[in-house]
Amino acid sequence: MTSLKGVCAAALIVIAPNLAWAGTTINVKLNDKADGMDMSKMMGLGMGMHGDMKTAPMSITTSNKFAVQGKVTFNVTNLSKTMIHEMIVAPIKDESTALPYVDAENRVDEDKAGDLGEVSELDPGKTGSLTLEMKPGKYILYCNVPAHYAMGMWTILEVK
Ligand SMILES: [Cu+2]
Repeated sequence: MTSLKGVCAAALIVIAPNLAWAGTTINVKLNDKADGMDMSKMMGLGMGMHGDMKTAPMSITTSNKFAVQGKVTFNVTNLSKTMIHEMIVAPIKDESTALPYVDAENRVDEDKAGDLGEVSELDPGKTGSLTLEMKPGKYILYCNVPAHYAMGMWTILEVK
């Protein structure tokens, strides 16, 4: 026989996540292993540039590849020991179309790409956070310190 206590506990477990739902939290890490490397040879690794991402000296890694539509909080940590990094969020159509780029400045054209929000220019070891209302779709998270995007400092997030 199922006890009443057991039934109530089960009901609470089902209901509680809805009551407590405060959106998706994503832990974002900004990484580089660029110390002592000749970084000038490591360009061409931006989204849609078709480079070999395994060779990327910089990266953005996330705790989740997916988020639920609505409130999404990004807790960003710069794990670099020496470099300033940042995280910018922009919508994308697909993962093979390159973002608009300013060759002369070696960086993404943030205005044309559609900047939704950012944690800008974190010093080494520092953290920052950003909360956005997000609709379903695909988004890129990238660092726009000159050359970092082209050195592989981006990742994709899908909102469902
Ligand atoms: Cu960077």
